Amino acid sequence: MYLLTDRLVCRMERVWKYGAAVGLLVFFAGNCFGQLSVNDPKAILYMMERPTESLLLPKGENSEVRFVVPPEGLSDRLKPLAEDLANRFGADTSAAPIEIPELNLPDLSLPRQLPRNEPFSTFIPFHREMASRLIEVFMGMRTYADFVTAAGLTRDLVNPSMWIFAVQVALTHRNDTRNIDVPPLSAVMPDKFLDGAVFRQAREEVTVLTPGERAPIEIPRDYTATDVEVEHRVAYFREDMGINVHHWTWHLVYPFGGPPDIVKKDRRGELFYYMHQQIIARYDFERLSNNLGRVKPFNNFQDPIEEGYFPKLDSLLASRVWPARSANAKLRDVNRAEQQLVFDIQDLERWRDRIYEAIHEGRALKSNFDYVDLNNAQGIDVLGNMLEASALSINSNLYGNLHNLGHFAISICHDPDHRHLETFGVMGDLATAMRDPTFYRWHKFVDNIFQQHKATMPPYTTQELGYDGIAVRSIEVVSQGNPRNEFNTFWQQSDVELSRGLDIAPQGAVYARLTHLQHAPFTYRIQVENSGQPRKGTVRIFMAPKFDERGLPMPFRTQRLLFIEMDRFPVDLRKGSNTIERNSRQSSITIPYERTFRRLDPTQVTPDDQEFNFCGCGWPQHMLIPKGTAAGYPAELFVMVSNFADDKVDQPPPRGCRAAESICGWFERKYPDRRPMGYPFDRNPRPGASSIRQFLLPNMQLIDVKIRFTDRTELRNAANITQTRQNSPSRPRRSL
Ligand code: CUO
Repeated sequence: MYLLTDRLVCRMERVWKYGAAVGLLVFFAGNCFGQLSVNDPKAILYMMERPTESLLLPKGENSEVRFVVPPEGLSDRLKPLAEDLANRFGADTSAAPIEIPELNLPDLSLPRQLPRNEPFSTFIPFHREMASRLIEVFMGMRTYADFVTAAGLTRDLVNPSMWIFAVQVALTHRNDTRNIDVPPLSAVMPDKFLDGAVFRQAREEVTVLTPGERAPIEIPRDYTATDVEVEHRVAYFREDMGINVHHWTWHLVYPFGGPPDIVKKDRRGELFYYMHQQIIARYDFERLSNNLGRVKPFNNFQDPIEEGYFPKLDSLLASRVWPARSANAKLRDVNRAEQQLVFDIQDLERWRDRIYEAIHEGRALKSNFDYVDLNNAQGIDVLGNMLEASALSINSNLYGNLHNLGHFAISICHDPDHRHLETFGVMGDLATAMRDPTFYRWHKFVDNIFQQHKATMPPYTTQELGYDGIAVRSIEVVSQGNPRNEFNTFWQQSDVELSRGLDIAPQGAVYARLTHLQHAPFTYRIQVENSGQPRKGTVRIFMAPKFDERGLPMPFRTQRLLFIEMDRFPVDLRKGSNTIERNSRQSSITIPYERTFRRLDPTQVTPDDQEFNFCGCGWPQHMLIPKGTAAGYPAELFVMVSNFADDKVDQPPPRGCRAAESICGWFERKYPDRRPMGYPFDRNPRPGASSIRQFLLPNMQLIDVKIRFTDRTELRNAANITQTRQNSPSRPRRSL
C-alpha cells in the first residue's frame, strides 16, 4: 500500500514537473519528497550524491531534498553551530527534510584516522583495516533505517572515498538493501573516470547557464597521450569507463578484506584468477588487433618500467592531480609512515619465490604448519587467495601480500618515502588501476604464476571434454547488415550525467560526452544433433585471434590463453536436431549498455525494466567484441556443448539483481558452474592436440570469423541537446 501511494505521488510529481508552473512544482515536489525518511530506499541514494560536499547541503537534481543532521554527525568544527546550520539550510529552501535520528554508534575512532581529503586505497592494509571497521558498523545495523542513520551520521566525519566504498559494500551485501540499485561509481565519483578538464567546464556550465542552455562537454578520445606513444593505441580500452567501473565493482563484491562473511565466498580465489585472466586475454586480443605484441609480464622487479602513464585525472576529493609516472621509472622500497606501510622490493621477490616453490612442490604451508595440497581442482582457489592476498590467505606471514603491495609499489614509485608529500598514482586505486599500461604487465606476471600451477594439472581427457551422443553440426554468426560470420565494430558517443558527482550543487543535469568502442548486435545460430534421449547441455562460447604477431597460426598451448569467453548458458536438447539462437545482449559476461551509462537517480529505486535490473558487476556490453581491423581481423569462434549433469550446481536461483555470472558469479550463492573456471581452456591440452583443430571433439565446433572495424562515430542515447563544446586540448592543470 505504501509503495502504491508512493508511486502515485511521484507520478503526480512528474505530471506537475512538465505541466505546471514552477511554483506549483516546488510545492508538490516538496509534498512528494516530504514523505521521505531514513526508512525510504531513496534516502541512501540521495546521501551518496556529491560525497565530497557536506551532507547539510541540499541534494537531488533540483536540490529537492535536504538532510537534517544531529550534532553527533557533524565535525568538531561544526558541532557548536549545529542549530544555526539547521536553520541556515532549512529556512529559505523548498527542499524537503530527511531527519537523521540520533543513534549510539559503535566506536569510530579507527576509521576517523584517515583525513577527509586523503586519497583512499584498499591496497594499503591500514586503509583496509579502517574501511573494514566501517563496513562492520554498517553491516551490524539491525534495520535498514539504522543502516541509513549510521551512514548519515558518519558521512561527514570519515573520508568520503572510504565512506562510499563501505556504503556500497554494505548495500551489496545487506539482506534489506537487495532491491536498491547500487549506482555505478562513475555516477558518484566521475572524477575517477573522466578527463579532469571536464569538471572545470562543467562548473562553468552549471553556474552560468540554465539546464536548457547547457551543452554536453565532449571528451576527445585521445586525451591522455598522442600516437607517438605506441601504447596509446589501446588507450580506448584501458580508459573505458565501463571497464573500470566493472573492475571496481568486482572488487566491491569480492573484497579481499573486511568482515569474514563478506570475504568468504565460494571459489573467490579462483574467480580472482579467472576474472583477471580474462582481462589479460581481452587486452592481448585488443593489442593484436592494433598491431601491438602481446603484453610482456613484469617479472623482474628491478627492471625499469618502460611504459610511462600520465592519467589527466583530477581528484575532486583532494583538489590535486593524480600523479603521473615517467617512462623507465623503477620500483623502490616503500616507507610511508603515515600509511603505516613499510616494505622492500625484496619482500615482493621473496613472496613471489615462495609461491613458485609451493606450486612446484604441489603443496603450500598453512600458518599452523599443516600442508594444503595444491595439485587438485581446489588448488587454484587456495593459490588465488594467497597470491592476491585476501584475508583467506592460508599463511600471510609466509606468502605475504604480493599482488596488492605490487600494485601499491608501482603506484608510489615516484615518491616511495613520502619526501615530496605525494600520494599514489592510478595503480593504487581499484577504480583507476586499469587505465595504466602497467596494470596489464603486473597482471600478466600474476597470471603467469597461476598458469604455472595450471601446467601441473593433468590435461583434460577426451572423456572429461566430450558429451556422448551430442554433436555440434554448425555455428553461424548473424548480424543485420553485415556479412555472415563477421562482427562489426565502430565508435559510439554516449552522454554521462555528472551533476551528482560534482563538488558543487548544480541545479539540473550537466553531461559529458564520451567516445567508446561499440559493435553491431549479433546472434549466434548453433545446430546441435542429439542422438540420445532429451537432456541438457551447457553451451560455452569462446573466441581467440587466429594468428600470432608474425601472422602464423598459433599452437594450441599459446592460443588457449587468448580465448576470451563470450557466453555460457544451459540449453534443453531434444532428440534429433536442435537450433539454438542466442543474442549478443544475453551474454553471461556482460551487463547491458543501459546499466553502464545509467544515472544515479533516486527517483528510480526498484526498476522493473529488464535492462536496468542488472547488478553493476559485469563486462560492459559495448566492449564485448575487440576492435578488430578495417580489413577484418581473423579470429576463431569456438562453441562447445558440455554435459549439464557434470556442470550443474544444485542451489536456489540468485536473489536480487542479475549478474554477469561467468566473471561475477552469483554473489552469495555458489559459482553456478561446477567445472574449473576457464574450462576447457584452463589446462594444457592432451598429447596430440597441438592445434585447436586437433583439440576438437564432436561436441565442439570451430569457425573462422572476422572482426571488421569501421572508422565511423555514432551518437547514442544523447541528452536532448545537440550542440556540444569541445574540451580544450591544452588545459591548465590544478595542483595541490
Ligand atoms: Cu583487480 Cu590487481 O586486482 O586489480
